[in-house]
Amino acid sequence: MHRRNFLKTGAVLMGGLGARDRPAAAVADGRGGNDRPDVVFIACEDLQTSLRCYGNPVVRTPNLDSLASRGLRFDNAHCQFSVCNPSRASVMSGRYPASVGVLGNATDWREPLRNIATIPQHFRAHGYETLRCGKIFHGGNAGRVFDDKGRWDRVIPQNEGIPSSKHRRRPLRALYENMSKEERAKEYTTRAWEWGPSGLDDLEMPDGRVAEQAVRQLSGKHDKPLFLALGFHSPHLVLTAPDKYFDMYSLGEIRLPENPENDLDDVSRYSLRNHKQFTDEKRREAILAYYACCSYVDAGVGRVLKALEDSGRIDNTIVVFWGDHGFHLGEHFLWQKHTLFEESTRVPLIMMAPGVTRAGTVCTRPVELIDLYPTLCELCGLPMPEGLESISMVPLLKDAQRQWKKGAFTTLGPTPGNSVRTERWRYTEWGGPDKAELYDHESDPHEFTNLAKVPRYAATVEELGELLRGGWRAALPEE
Ligand SMILES: [Ca+2]
Repeated sequence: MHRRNFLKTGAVLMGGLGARDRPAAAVADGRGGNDRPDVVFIACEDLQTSLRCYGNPVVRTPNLDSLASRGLRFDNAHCQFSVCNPSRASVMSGRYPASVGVLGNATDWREPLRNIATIPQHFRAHGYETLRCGKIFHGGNAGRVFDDKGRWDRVIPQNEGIPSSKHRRRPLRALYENMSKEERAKEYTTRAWEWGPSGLDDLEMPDGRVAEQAVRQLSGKHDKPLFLALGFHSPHLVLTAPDKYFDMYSLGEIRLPENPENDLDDVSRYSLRNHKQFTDEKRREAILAYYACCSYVDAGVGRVLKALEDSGRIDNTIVVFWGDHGFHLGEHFLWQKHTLFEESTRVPLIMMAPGVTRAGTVCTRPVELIDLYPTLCELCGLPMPEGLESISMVPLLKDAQRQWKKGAFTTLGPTPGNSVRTERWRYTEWGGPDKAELYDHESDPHEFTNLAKVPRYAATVEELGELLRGGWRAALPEE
């Protein structure tokens, strides 16, 4: 089948779902004949793939590991922009950042998406009760609030019905403790690097409250199928969580990334400036704090999954866990997001769709977060909205080994950076082929050696350059 027909047929099929062709995940549940599955849609901030189920040997994330063992874990999933606002606007609209026109955190995403039905609006228009707690769309920038309330049935305040905290947060350690005020002001990443146990309980901090609100919703009655979106803030800077999550780790077990000394000599964009501000001791502390925050999120997800089980609806609920983009913890000497290296573009993505995904499946095909929108539409039997630049991953959920997109695209600004990740390669251009990077993940999984200027890879560079410039349509699966 032709690519275009593949898309078209998918749309027609979904628009014409009859009573006998119920979505695979649906079973009868007595909600007035509405047997569509519920959706629990969990977003995480600045989370690299530092989960035990992704092979990190130190971090403790038993609940997310358990979710992965019950569903499908995407091992090669990538965001479409490695900063929050553009990534989320892309995910929630099913369009690429360049088409949406949101290419930084300062852009108010509501204007370009004014006439576009985002995921919650589309689900709401088709009979779902749509609820959000915590961050899903980017909430604002420099004091401006990007309010998304009108796009949901209800936004649940994190502290609703939860007593206010009686304690004060403990002072945190900071990267800049020994720096002058002028030095501190230089860099965003420097200013924001603070960490440490908070001295507060789960319910005295935002993510514990998000989990608690989810538990309450999942324990309650709903007349319509539920689309429950949860946004966890951790492990975004600053890195703080209740003490017990810090107590899970000791500094001695924290491994620092090992980079060749000349790693950044073969790339054009990055510098050592940030890295030099850290001592090894502070690097260990910061990574430990990041892991503690991962464990805090994990505990919240655990509470949500437990509530889902107790509700008796877990077999008719689609669970999606995704990170908005990755983060560097010293890999390539970087301590930030906003790069086009693997640590920054790759995200955890775990899906459990009863009757569709099989327990413990791992998919190594390159996939893009942008496809979550049409995927959820198909799983829930909703018509495909017009204008999506994304396709349903349901074929891949059913058969994780099947052929898929030729690559996953990530862009970055303001210097135009474009990167494509295939199953074997990463190819990146900064403004054009003159400043290019090519990495072979078969022999160089950490992307240390840029092969773009090595003559014997000229054909690969040309082929991947074509893929990059050909854009998403040319990369679609061939059937
Ligand atoms: Ca290098």
